[in-house]
Amino acid sequence: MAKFSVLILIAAVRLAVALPAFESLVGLSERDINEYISLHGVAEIPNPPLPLADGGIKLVNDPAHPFIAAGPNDIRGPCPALNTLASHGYLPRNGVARPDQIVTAVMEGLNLGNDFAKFLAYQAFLMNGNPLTNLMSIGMKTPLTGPNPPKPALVGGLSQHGTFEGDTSMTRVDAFFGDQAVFNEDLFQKFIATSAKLGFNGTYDINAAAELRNDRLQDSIKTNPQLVFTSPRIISAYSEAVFPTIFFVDGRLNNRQLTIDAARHFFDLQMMPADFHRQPAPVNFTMVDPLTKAIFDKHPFSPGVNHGKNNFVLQPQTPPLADFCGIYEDIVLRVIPGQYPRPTAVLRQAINKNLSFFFGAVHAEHNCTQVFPFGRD
Ligand code: HEM
Ligand SMILES: *[C@@H]1O[C@H](CO)[C@@H](O)[C@H](O)[C@H]1NC(C)=O
Ligand SMILES: *[C@@H]1O[C@H](CO)[C@@H](O)[C@H](O)[C@H]1NC(C)=O
Ligand SMILES: *[C@@H]1O[C@H](CO)[C@@H](O)[C@H](O)[C@H]1NC(C)=O
Ligand SMILES: CC(=O)N[C@H]1CO[C@H](CO)[C@@H](O)[C@@H]1O
Repeated sequence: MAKFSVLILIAAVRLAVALPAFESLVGLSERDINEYISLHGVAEIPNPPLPLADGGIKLVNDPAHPFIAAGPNDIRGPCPALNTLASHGYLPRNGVARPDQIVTAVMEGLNLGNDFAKFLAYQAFLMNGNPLTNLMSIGMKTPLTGPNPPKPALVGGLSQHGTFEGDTSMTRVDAFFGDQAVFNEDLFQKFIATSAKLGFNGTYDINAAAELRNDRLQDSIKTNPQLVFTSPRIISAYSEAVFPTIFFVDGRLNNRQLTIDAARHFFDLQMMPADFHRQPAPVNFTMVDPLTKAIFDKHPFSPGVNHGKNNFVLQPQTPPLADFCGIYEDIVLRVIPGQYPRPTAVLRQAINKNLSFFFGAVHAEHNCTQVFPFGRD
């Protein structure tokens, strides 16, 4: 039904502004945007959701959220958590969602703290979503997110390489080698072997995470001539190594030891284990940051890019993993303007609004100074 009405919306826009079909790939011009807005208005941007009223432990694989495998038209992507939440109906099952729906889904389904949820969701939305329609794909680019703002905006969905998605993922190959969004069994076997070697009782724990994270980086340095391992990818790579030891472990155990069976459920089957309970309390930066630091300290690295295989050139002008506010500024002053160099009135308002939601999440637990790429209003 929702899918249908978006299609009608797109059809209506095409007719109204008489765009040839291919032009939607190029993006709307400023005039088209103004016409689009005078016809349809701009998507209402809801304020970010508040923290959960009841942030306690809870059965989340419950009868109200049955697993239904993704159908042929449902979009899935590089994030095992969001894929799983879509398959259980915490997110729209077709894989196209508003940022506030993502915030609510990760709070409700996995007990992410409110700030942490907003940090991830608005960061992703700014890089991969559509600020005119307030919709984002959790996987590949799709017309279901509506008419595109002008290039160089990508509106590529979470699978868009070189934005949030990047190299050295644990269970996905680097984009240089193939589909960077799809689960890869060979890499999952490496995940199992590393857990068997280093994790407590064969589980994926913090020791396995530290080793696997470094292995994946060293492997890409050796084999991927186009490896990019700089801000902002470095922060997602390190946090995503830690996340499974927290959020994929049943909240009743909550021992930071992820069994391979549970890992198989989330990463491969996009399914919560039977009877799965979320974390017993909202998890925020205060809990995740020390774990990220711990795996970094076991195998420190400096940001860099490959100039050909096995030729890792350090990028000392870019912020290192420890410089959280530097990475925040890099996202806001370099990455976002890369797609929106000079946003005009209504686009600029929408982006600014979200930039402020993003900063709100950053500021709650890190003392960063807000930066304004497009002015303050
Ligand atoms: C709240 C919004 C979230 C967004 C927008 C998001 C987005 C993403 C994206 C874009 C990637 C691909 C990065 C890459 O590997 O190249 C990713 C990977 C990943 N995400 Fe999420 N994510 C979110 C929440 C979560 C949560 C709550 C978890 C909890 C476990 C999680 C776990 C992971 C893991 C483990 C990976 C790495 C997969 C791999 O390396 O094979 N994410 N996420
Ligand atoms: C180790 O894992 C096995 C299943 O793989 C489980 O039956 C056993 O209870 C675990 N032992 C400990 C000490 O956690
Ligand atoms: C973060 O979580 C800890 C532990 O649950 C809690 O004490 C603290 O108040 C939280 N901080 C914020 C800013 O929510
Ligand atoms: C936050 O940063 C400001 C400006 O850099 C500084 O004056 C203030 O002391 C910092 N606050 C905390 C709690 O670190
Ligand atoms: C520019 C803009 O729209 N800013 C808004 C960002 O979001 C906050 C929180 O809702 C609003 O207070 C700002 O007006």
